Amino acid sequence: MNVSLEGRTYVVMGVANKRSIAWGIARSLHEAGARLIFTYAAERFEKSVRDLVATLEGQDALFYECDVTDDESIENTFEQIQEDVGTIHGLAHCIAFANKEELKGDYLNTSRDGFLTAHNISSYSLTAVARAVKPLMTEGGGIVTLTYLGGERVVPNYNVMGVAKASLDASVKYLAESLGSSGIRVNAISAGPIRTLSAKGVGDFNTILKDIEERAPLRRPTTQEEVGDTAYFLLSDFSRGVTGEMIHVDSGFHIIG
Ligand code: NDP
Ligand code: KAL
Repeated sequence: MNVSLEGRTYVVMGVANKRSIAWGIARSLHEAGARLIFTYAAERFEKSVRDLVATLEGQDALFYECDVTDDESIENTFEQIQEDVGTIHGLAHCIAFANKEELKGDYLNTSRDGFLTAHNISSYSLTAVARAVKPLMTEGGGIVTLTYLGGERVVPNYNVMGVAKASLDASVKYLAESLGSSGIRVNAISAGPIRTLSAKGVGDFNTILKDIEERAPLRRPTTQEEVGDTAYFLLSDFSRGVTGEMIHVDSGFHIIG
């Protein structure tokens, strides 16, 4: 069994800045020796991602623009990656979006457009990306996505994103079945609250964090590094028997009633 990721290449989707969970995953994979490929949503984010990656010593990374709402963008990205590097050993999907105005108040008021946007970007994108990366994963490997407790229970203000995460969680199981015979495992990490750009300005984040510090078994908030190292586990041979699984990396908060 090889738990070093030397000689392996992983795609990381969803680095916006140094606080992104995707960045925590990238750092863990880099430390394990992996070569990294980054995708960003639009050209205007390219420089910030490149500047961050330049801080990873000895990392010979590649960068591609990929808007997951656009099938052509997904196809072009993975065709280009195949041309440039050939085989891929895994992928981290760290992407979600819902309209800000629907992440507060009563879920009952969710619009059709808002519902479809949240599901398109936050859930369907995993299926579309998994289909596009499959031909590049000729040696098998792992796909990891990020989810949140609000897909399993009602969490105030998470609203339509909770419904989209429930759909994402179900997709992980169906994709695990679809891809298992190709040696590709599909798993989710349910992360505890981490203050990222997405989390900014939505809900009362301070109150949520205080509750974690008081009631979660580990009495401390989740870190990017904890999620990064669990993604490393799920993308390495250590987890070779694990697929269709959701691992909570949330200081144990999900077991508290
Ligand atoms: P970030 O804001 O750092 O990352 C969100 C990413 O989604 C951004 O990089 C953004 O790209 C990308 N994105 C949005 N729309 C698109 C699109 N159309 N195409 C491609 N990329 C897109 O936040 P997080 O790190 O917090 O979020 C990463 C994942 O973690 C999400 O799935 C989130 O739901 C999940 N999560 C987060 C938790 C938290 O507390 N922070 C807890 C549990 C789960 P760009 O900036 O280029 O637009
Ligand atoms: C209960 C919690 C409090 C917050 C409520 C909802 C959070 C939803 C997450 C969702 C991904 C946020 C957005 O889509 C924000 C978006 O409307 C505006 N922001 C942006 O467009 C920025 C610039 C870009 C980078 O963001 C994206 N996403 O593209 C949930 C907390 C406790 C845990 C969290 C934050 C979970 C989660 O899923 O992120």
